[in-house]
Amino acid sequence: MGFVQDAPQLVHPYRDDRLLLSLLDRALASERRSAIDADLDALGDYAQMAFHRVNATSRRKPVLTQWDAWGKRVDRIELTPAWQEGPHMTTRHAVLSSGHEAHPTARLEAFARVYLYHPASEFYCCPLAMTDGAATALKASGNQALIDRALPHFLSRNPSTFWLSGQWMTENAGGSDVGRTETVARRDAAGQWRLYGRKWFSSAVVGEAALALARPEGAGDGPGALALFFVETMNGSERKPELLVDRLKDKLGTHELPTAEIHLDGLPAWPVGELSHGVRQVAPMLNVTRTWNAVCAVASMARALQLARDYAHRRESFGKHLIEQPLHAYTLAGMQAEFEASFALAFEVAHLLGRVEQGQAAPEETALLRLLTPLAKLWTAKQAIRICSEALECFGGAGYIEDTGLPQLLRDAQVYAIWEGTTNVLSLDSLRALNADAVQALRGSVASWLADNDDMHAVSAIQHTLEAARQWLDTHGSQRDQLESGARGLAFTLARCTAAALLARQAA
Ligand code: MFK
Ligand code: FAD
Repeated sequence: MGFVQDAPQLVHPYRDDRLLLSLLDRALASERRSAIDADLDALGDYAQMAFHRVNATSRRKPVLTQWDAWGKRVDRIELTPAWQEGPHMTTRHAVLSSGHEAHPTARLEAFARVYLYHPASEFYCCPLAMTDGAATALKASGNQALIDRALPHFLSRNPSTFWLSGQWMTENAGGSDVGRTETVARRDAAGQWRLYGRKWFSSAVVGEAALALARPEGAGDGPGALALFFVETMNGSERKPELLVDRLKDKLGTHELPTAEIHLDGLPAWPVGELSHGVRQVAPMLNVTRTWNAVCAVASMARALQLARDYAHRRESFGKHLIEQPLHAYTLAGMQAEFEASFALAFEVAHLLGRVEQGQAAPEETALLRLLTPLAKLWTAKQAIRICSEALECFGGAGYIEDTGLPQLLRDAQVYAIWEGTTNVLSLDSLRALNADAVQALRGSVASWLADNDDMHAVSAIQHTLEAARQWLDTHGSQRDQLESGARGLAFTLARCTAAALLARQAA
């Protein structure tokens, strides 16, 4: 046999991640730092084990069986190994529940766990994110009966009592424009609300609960008339007969994630709050899942880059290792800089979220969080697609070959920009958030992050760009069409400037 190329190897995702370690050392008090060390180490070990297992596992997609041998409707879904391990791993290491502890770094610590777990989770992080979002939305609703009913399950640290929650919003008529929801909520003779309709994408179809948007019968058209409902999906170990799984989606990526089309045929439901303004009530869920999206997008970039870097030390071309070829090294360095900027922005949002939730934040930080959440989601999603695509190219032809496991990185990355609000929808959401307080908060924060940095060229480039964005807003703020058509450019500019300023703070 002739030459055989070494495969890329994964370093320890926690112990060898300089960026994560330095963030945690900087942001956490030493007792918090040591309190989470064992969980992070174990999640890193798990990610390494999963990396080695992946090519040995033959089944990569869940399987739906709708009928049993005797003709009974069962809608049973068989899951991949990582999904079967999901409840155990995540409750044992508090991946979700730690974010709800009562201290200001709780969210940051939880998202460090998410960052390590996600690449091994086969997108089990998707329903985990929605469960975290559901817990957050229920808390915000103040509905004590539902809080008492659901939160002990959503935040459980015991796999046998843990529940996953779905987020049932998207319908055929509209995913961005949920105001077109056709699902109807109707009261039965006993006064129980029941849902009737079709939800077109349900990614937590194996979950035990969901928050669902529906239109109470007789309410008017449009988004304001929608209500938010809590539903449970199981009768003991059997799925409730009023919930039918029509089909699993055949998707470009996220293959292990069972995303289903479902029918609701009188599924019992409980209003989360008032019987209108459901979008307003679900918003805390959206903002949490969008933060998960940003952190998971960053985790995908970290994985792709780490493998590309490792490979550059193993692959020779024109008499040198790739890492010794100046242009290849320069290409990797550029990708690393883009990744570190995304990392800084995503974790700044995680940090702010924790401070705001624990009542530790100044009012301007609340406005800043509201603005940075859509910006971080939309920008890290696009960066993940770009970095994963570039990383595949770093492997040459091998990056295009399925059983290297590499193409999956790119297929999976594409989803970050679509679900939880597309790039355009989030650009428009950032306009919603861009009030005077937020502008003031962003300018103030950027100035303070840049204060100690003596790279005057970088500092003035960021300040100049932010000022140009402010002037553009002043000029176009009153012309809705122009404002909307420029929203995407504005959102990318603000995201890049914020991330660059955060990097400058780190470098100072
Ligand atoms: C591995 C990573 C895991 C990540 C999890 C992935 C899971 C994927 C599952 C999904 O994809 S679930 C479906 C996600 N769907 C969306 O994200 C919907 C995208 N569309 C939007 O976000 C639209 O902008 C929106 C539906 C919100 C538009 O609805 P409306 O009702 O036409 O908008 P409107 O009237 O502007 O907003 C209604 C209220 O909500 C307003 O408050 P008020 O009633 O008090 O005026 C808004 O300010 C408020 N609002 C909207 N978005 C908000 C928000 N408040 C806070 N934060 C937000 N983000
Ligand atoms: P559309 O809303 O039809 O958008 C089409 C295009 O139009 C997009 O490019 C969009 O950016 C653009 N657009 C729309 N409105 C505007 C505007 N006003 N201005 C400018 N551009 C605009 N949903 C759930 O509810 N629960 C789930 O569990 C779930 N899981 C999912 C899992 C996967 C793998 C995927 C791919 C999707 C999932 N979704 C889920 C659905 C997802 O949230 C929607 O697909 C997404 O919100 C977009 O909605 P849509 O598909 O209807 O696209």
